[in-house]
Amino acid sequence: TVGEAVPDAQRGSWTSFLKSIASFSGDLSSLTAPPFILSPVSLTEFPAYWCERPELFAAIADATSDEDRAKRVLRWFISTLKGQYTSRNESMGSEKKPLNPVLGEVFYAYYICNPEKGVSLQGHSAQKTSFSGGSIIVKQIGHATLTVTLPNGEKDEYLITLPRLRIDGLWYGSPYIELCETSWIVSASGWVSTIEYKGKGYFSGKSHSYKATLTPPPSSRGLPTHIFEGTWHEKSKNVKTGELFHDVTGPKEEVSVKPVEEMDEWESRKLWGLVSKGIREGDFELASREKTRIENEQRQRRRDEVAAGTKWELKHFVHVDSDPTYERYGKFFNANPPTEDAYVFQHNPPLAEFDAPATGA
Ligand code: HCR
Repeated sequence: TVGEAVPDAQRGSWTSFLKSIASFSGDLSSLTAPPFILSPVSLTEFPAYWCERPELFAAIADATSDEDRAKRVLRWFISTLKGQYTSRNESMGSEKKPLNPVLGEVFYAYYICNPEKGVSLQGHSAQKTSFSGGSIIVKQIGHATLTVTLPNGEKDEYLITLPRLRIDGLWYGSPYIELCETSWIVSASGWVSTIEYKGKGYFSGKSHSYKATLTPPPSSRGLPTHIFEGTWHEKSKNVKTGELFHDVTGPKEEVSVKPVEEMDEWESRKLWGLVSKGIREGDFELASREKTRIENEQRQRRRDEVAAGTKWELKHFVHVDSDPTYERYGKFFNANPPTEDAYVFQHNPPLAEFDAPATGA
């Protein structure tokens, strides 16, 4: 039945929400959703999921060859997927609608960098949503670049593309994510990981299945040297040897941030403090009043911008229209589009004073 998991009093608004997403394409954030599906966390916090497997991130530096390094980058990437795409189901019972970031909002957490090991990561992601066959389809726009400084001082670089996702379970009111299609990790040394995502009924008949092949540089005309298969939210193994490749069934490291009282007014948890409190404590009047206030201020800032003919200045990043790294490695997987924009972190203030850069709107 429709809305099995929806509280009785919210069934009507859940049905209206489903009708509005079915006839809508674009930014889902503008749609009003019933309280039971609201998350108290801002989307600005989401990049923190990339930091939850620091030991695998650091281990990239200990590789013994280009192939081994490509394998370690793949292992770390696959290990971040569980947190990124299933953790709300674990902590809140289903996928939820995150708070929609506002202009000026920042979230300071870990810097995605291990200076001692010489491994760092930078990237951005935006989403384009549409509705098809009862599911929300989310195309991620953006990519990440991982850089490793080798013992000889040279740099190795990896372009990481982001998977498409489908939000299923909407009919019942218990949304969850399934990753779909293919994403790639391409290294400067020419090794390419091609990751195919499937849900129930494909490779293993299980949800969250994936299969990844690691292929040598085109100059060595190689066939894949490794094939890994399994479920990205649990474990996977090397198909040829049976050896365990990744295992995320154990605990992960959660990002820690300073106490809210010490944050400035633009930091996510401070900015959304009362909205989050309202959602967490079931005081939806408080949540809605505060949300309306923040959104009205946001609209005013947009109007001021238009009136002054100015463009919003990013605090920590510089926007570039086309990213040379993406263009350089995109040819290895026939990237479509052939170029993407990027946001270059300005290291302001510098790392020594501030080892926690921002993700922000
Ligand atoms: C699609 C989504 C917003 C975007 C979220 C992204 C893609 C953001 C970048 C992260 O690195 C990974 C990530 C994980 C989330 O799974 C994904 C969100 C899931 C739901 C949310 C929609 C905008 C909300 C839809 C409303 C539904 C749940 C009713």
